[in-house]
Amino acid sequence: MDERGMNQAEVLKQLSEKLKRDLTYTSGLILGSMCTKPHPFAKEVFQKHLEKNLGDPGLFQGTVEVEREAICMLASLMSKPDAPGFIVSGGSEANILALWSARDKLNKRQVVASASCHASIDKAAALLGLKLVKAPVTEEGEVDVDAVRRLINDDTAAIVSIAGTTDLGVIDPIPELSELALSYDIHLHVDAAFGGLVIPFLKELGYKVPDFDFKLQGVASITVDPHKMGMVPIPAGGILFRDEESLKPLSFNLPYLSGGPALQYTITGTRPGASAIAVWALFKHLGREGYRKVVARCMELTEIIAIEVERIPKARLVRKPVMNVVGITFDGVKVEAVAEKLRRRGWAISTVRGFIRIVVMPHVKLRHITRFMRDLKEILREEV
Ligand code: 0PR
Repeated sequence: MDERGMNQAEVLKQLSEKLKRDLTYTSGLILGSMCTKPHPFAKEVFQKHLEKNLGDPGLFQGTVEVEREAICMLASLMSKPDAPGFIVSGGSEANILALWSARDKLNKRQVVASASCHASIDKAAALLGLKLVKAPVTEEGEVDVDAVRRLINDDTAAIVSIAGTTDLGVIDPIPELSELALSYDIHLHVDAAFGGLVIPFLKELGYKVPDFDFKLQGVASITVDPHKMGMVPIPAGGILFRDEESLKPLSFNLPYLSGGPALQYTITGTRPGASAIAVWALFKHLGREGYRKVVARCMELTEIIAIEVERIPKARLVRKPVMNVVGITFDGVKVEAVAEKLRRRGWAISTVRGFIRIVVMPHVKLRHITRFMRDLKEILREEV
């Protein structure tokens, strides 16, 4: 830090120079991210409430109430309006909280997860001293339920299933896993960080998607992140539990807080109230109808990509998209070579296990897809 401060105009000038290197969602070049440009209304509300701290709830009782209502709206989307939960820093924190609760409720140390689980499950296991075993996925990307069953042992605390995998947006057979969890009396966590704000609307739009939420009696906790398909500014993750009992292992008393003694249940102490407020505001503003429209549009564009890919001789879909995530693979051409050329043309795409992953987020428009498909075709022609 310099001894003397700089005037604000100069600071802003230097900052904008440095940040020029960042990509923007509006450029349409970001095709491999599960985040998006925040909805302008959520952004406006968020900016107004930066001082709110849910870490000292007694000082911000209004914000506490708003968080409770935001959680209730999220929980009703997950078929259980009274499910307790919190707006947290993201899916990683939510997943850690779920496994922490499962470990201490059952006093067991093993977790069986789908091989396609997000890295945050590996992080959670490492942090919590859990033995993580992974069940393979089928060719379609869903966890193999028989393999999960075989991996369960006397020390199993939880099964982690995914509703909207990071790589392909696939939904595990959660109804069957729910039965399994009930029969072994273990915790079933559903990581719907991405899919949780897609699947309920897909259902309403008439897509055939399996049940994944608290409707299934074996589901004990759900991660669902408003800062992904919810279009709320980062950070806004969500964790929900079936019952209050699950919160007990997470409960820590902070007797000295200036707003009065309070229990904290999240990993972070100081916690942005603005996040919970922005979730509340955007859910109220858009309603189910608004989110349904967003999901419908993302799916229209996803289907356009799917049709276009199938028309390219050397390209094919890894599988029929379940939600707005598309995996593209190539015959006789190395995926890394294609990805490299796409990146050189400015596209920010991910490569996973031999395919390119496109996430059709709300910032992706038809013109971006048209340009991307044209580039992809050109690159594949060059690769002959
Ligand atoms: N669970 C699932 C199924 C996820 O896909 C993710 C993140 C998480 C948990 C963890 O969520 P947080 O990152 O909020 O802690 N999935 C994205 C991914 O790994 C995260 C992301 C988002 C990465 C935007 C890059 C990006 O540009 O692809």
